[in-house]
Amino acid sequence: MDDRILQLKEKMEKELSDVSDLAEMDRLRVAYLGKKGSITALLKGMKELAADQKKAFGADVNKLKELAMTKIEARTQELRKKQIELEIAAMPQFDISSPAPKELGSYHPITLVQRQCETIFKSMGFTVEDYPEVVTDYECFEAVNIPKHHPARDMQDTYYLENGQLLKSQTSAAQNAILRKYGPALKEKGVPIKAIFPGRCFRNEATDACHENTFFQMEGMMVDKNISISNLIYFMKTMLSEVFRKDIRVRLRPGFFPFVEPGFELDISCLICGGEGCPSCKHSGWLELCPCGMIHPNVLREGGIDPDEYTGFAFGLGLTRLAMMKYGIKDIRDLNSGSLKVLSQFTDDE
Ligand code: FA5
Repeated sequence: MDDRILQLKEKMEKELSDVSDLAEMDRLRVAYLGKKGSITALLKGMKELAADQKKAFGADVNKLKELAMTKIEARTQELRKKQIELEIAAMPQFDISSPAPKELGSYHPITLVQRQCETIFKSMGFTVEDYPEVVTDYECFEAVNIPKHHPARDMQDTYYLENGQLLKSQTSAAQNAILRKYGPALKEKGVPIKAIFPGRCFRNEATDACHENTFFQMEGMMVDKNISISNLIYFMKTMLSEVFRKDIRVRLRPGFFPFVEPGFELDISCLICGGEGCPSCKHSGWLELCPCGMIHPNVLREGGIDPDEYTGFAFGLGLTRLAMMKYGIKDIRDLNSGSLKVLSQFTDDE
């Protein structure tokens, strides 16, 4: 082998074994194999050689070139691996066998009561439905017998989008969709409509200890032949006794909602003050919790159901207020506060 090739090979092997980082490695690759690299220069210099030397010289330089490519690639891989190992070593270390920290997160009190109500109603054959927070004027008002310019709209000012849609002010916005979804099974197979639909509601109103601009309701509906107020009262009583698991005082009084007839206000004796009167119940001793009533014929008709054949009840449980009463939370604003000091103290009692 020509001396020049041998010397270059030894030099290259030494440099490759000494190189310690990828940037230097790249420099070596160019120095040997680049357009102006040493091996390329040897190949270019062949034209100066005598014809009988060219073949052997050329073969040896090509062997050196192949060796250079293989060694450079192998060394590059080694250096990459080393670099990754260094990066991993520099990362914070986790001991996957160490026990979980004691401070686990907790469920929000509204989530707790919502899940509890869902379990109760599911056990009584109700399905749980989800519904969007952004709805149309038709869904929120017109479909539930509140035409444009009806005074009942004044009680439920909400937030409007530029495209005319709005943030739903009541879970009743889903009533029409539920009637249309389950109406066919009711009419064709006689399967009663039994659904609850929890959801976040929004109202453009001043806040105080028992009013928020963002709160949760849980709507419920049952429609079948011969559904009466007795059915409504039975389900309301069962729900409240399961949620509170103690005797609580409730009162039913007439209430007006355009989508029910007759309509009721179901109030619960304030559990914060024991009915004495406090800011949480606006000093009345009672808290409006779950308005309800028999579904208005116009609402059934709008949902594609014949009111002469079927009747039903609907209720709109104030989930946020239920959480306040159940967990003794005096001010509704604490529930949206994001304060872990307040929110992390409640647990599922089931
Ligand atoms: C309604 O929203 C009716 N859609 C309920 C209904 C459904 C009636 C089906 C009949 C049949 P109301 O505006 O009263 O009604 O609200 C229902 C419940 O939501 C109230 O009793 C209260 O518990 C809760 N609620 C209403 N506004 C607020 C608020 N700003 N902050 C917290 N809770 C509220």
